[in-house]
Amino acid sequence: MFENLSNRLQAVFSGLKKTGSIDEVALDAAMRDIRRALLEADVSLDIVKKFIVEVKQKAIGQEIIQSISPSQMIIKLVNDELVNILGNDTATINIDGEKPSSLMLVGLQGSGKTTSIAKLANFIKIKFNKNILLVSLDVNRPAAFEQLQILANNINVEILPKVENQTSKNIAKRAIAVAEINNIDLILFDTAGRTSIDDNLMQELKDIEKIVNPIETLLTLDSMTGQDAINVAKNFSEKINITGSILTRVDGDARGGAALSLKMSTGCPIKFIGNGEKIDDIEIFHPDRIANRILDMGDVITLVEKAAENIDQLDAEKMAARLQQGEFDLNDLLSQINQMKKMGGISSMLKFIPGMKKLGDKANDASDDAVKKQEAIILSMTKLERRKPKMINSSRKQRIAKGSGTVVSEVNRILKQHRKMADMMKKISKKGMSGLQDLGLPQDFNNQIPPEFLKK
Ligand SMILES: Nc1nc2c(ncn2[C@@H]2O[C@H](COP(=O)(O)OP(=O)(O)O)[C@@H](O)[C@H]2O)c(=O)[nH]1
Ligand SMILES: [Mg+2]
Repeated sequence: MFENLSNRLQAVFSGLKKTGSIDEVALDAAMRDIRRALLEADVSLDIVKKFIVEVKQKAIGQEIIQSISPSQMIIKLVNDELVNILGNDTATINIDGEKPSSLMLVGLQGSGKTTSIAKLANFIKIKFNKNILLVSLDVNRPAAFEQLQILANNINVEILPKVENQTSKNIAKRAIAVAEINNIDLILFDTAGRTSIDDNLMQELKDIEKIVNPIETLLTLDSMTGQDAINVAKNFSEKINITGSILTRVDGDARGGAALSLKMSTGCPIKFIGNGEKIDDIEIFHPDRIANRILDMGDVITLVEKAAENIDQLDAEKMAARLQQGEFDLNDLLSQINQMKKMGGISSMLKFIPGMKKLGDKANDASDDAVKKQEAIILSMTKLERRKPKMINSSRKQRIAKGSGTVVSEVNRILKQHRKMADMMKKISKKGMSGLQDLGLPQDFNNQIPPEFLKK
């Protein structure tokens, strides 16, 4: 899967300049090529557009990290956006309902239901050590039961025996009864398909859904049908509660458009991919690993992530140097707020300070909300205003309050708070920690400060 896209993207990246800065012209050209590569991979136009906009916006707004070349930065951004459209987190399969719980597989005829259900049964049996019962509800297709029976025998999993002339609904009821007396953990239902979506099929599936009350209903989609698979997914999701999909035949699909469009177009997460006809040819769908496979740039991604971590360190050092000069403007306050957010907010920080644990437990979301508000206010100021808060007159205050969804008194509060902190910084930088006395802190406060911190 994705061979073509992978080749195309790698060609784009190798065309990027390795050093120096990347200008908008070069970025535009790269994005044009990436756009074409995605369209050729049969990704839907809406998603391609969104993809390009996201990457471009981030590329333009991105601070250039020292030691990282712009082309490496772009590779990272493309990687992140790929992961994003593939669905971000790995979707887990739910198999822990009340016993016996049911899992249903639905999909068009030939999409790979029967094959996938056997693969899945084998996977769950080995990985989770569950007692499984396989059930064929496909009474239309001749030999549908026998196909599943052969697979069940191969993997050594129980299958519900056939009773001639039973309807799918009756088979489902019988399966649940049998499972209850046989200590079965999980029933896997293989359902009937049609060559195209029709109302009878949907009604039948809805009826079965009601009877078996599944904790998972997985939709099998043939990856080779590309955009058609997306339409099938949309149709099924409208009628029944699909909890995820299994994308089959990805071994024959060089483009991968369905995989790249499915999550964004339908909201339906891909949980597994089928990559062959054998029982082991099933894989959990990990968006980040797939993106990695497409770009084949794992080293670059790690490099950029590491460098981004170092940036935080550099920021902190820069701020410390400014503080030593007694400088503390609203940009500094903002980066303090950001640092705090990264560490999990006030409440989680206080817990680490001796004697503050109780307070930390008490400090609740309210204080973290207050922090968010402060951040919004500072972000609504211009860069110059943040550097020179004195210039913030009443009309500016009104604009800032409006921009941050707050009121002028809240803007005043943060300005006052900043003034206090800036005063404190100035005093400390002049007199060392003893400067704190001038701020009205108790006399004995000094006694608790190790002497080496006090300026003589
Ligand atoms: N190459 C390949 N073939 C598959 C895959 N999954 C299913 N098939 C084949 O697709 C055909 C139809 O599969 P089947 O499970 O009977 O589909 P159903 O009608 O939905 O139950 C069979 O020949 C399978 O061997 C897959 O991941 N890769
Ligand atoms: Mg079948």
